[in-house]
Amino acid sequence: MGPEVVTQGRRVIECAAQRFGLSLAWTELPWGSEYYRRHGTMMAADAFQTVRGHDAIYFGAVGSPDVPDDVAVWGSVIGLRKELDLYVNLRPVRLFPGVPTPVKAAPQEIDFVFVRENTEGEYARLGGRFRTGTPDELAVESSVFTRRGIERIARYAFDIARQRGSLLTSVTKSNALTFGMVLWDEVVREVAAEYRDVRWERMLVDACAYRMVREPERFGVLVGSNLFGDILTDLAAALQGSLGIAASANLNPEGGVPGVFEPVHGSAPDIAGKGIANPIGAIWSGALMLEYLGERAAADAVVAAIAAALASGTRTPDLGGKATTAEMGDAVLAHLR
Ligand code: GGG
Repeated sequence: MGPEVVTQGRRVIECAAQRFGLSLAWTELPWGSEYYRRHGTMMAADAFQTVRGHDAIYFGAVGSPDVPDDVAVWGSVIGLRKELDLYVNLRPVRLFPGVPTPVKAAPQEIDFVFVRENTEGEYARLGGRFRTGTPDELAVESSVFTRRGIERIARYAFDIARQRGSLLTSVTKSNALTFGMVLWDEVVREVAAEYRDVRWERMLVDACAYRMVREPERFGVLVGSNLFGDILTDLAAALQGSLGIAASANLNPEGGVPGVFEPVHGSAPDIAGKGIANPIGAIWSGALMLEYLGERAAADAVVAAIAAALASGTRTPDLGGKATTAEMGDAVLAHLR
């Protein structure tokens, strides 16, 4: 359902561009599972060269039952993150007014940002399979944590916590994983010394999952490894009412490469093509892209229109409503114009 939600996102971004006098030029790249069926790869051979010629990449969702998941994901979005060294995966978490949440919390109480390390850790793709197909089969999957990688993600997270004036929580598991996670803790502590004005804490990932549900209001900015960030932001998406709302930005803060903006959800083959997917995650990711392109006012207007559309009661089935994907897009547009 990537194309369905991206269509709505583009309508909203184009409307914002018109309202704020921006000029946008799009290149549509037909990559993904359909492309794979025809060409045997998820993206064109010169994909990285092509995307480097653009300022930003607006990405839908990846995955199809007939394409192995690892091929689909590594051949597209993870490949882009690695190749472009997009080491920040920024995932804002907000409960919009009027949206039902499974936890007892007021909208203003769920408003935090997850900074997921996006290029190393558990996604290092270092390992192998041995004695394949035999009873003695063995697979090794190693995590890689580098001082440089931890330092740069920690600095980015401390900067955001400083800007927001909020607590920073570094999510770890160094009581059980005694090499990479201990290095993570040590480096974060060193970086913290450069940010004496920022309150910070270390929290074990299991405790973090528990506390995110019990007391989501305590969090301001969280920073964690690739896999922890992936899992905890699905939990956070549930707090926001639906995975269909969750947005993300893949960034290299040093610049020089395009950022990738994508809803957190995957391709949801069970509802793909039915016109009922929630486009809010894609639309919100479009707002993150506008902000990245330096158009803060346009980005804020899109987020305000999302909030107003949801508050007015227009909801897709994942939020208990009956609106179609296009009707949800229409509702956001009605508040943006
Ligand atoms: N729109 C995001 C998407 O399709 N994600 C699929 C996925 O599994 N991505 C890998 C990850 O973010 O860890």
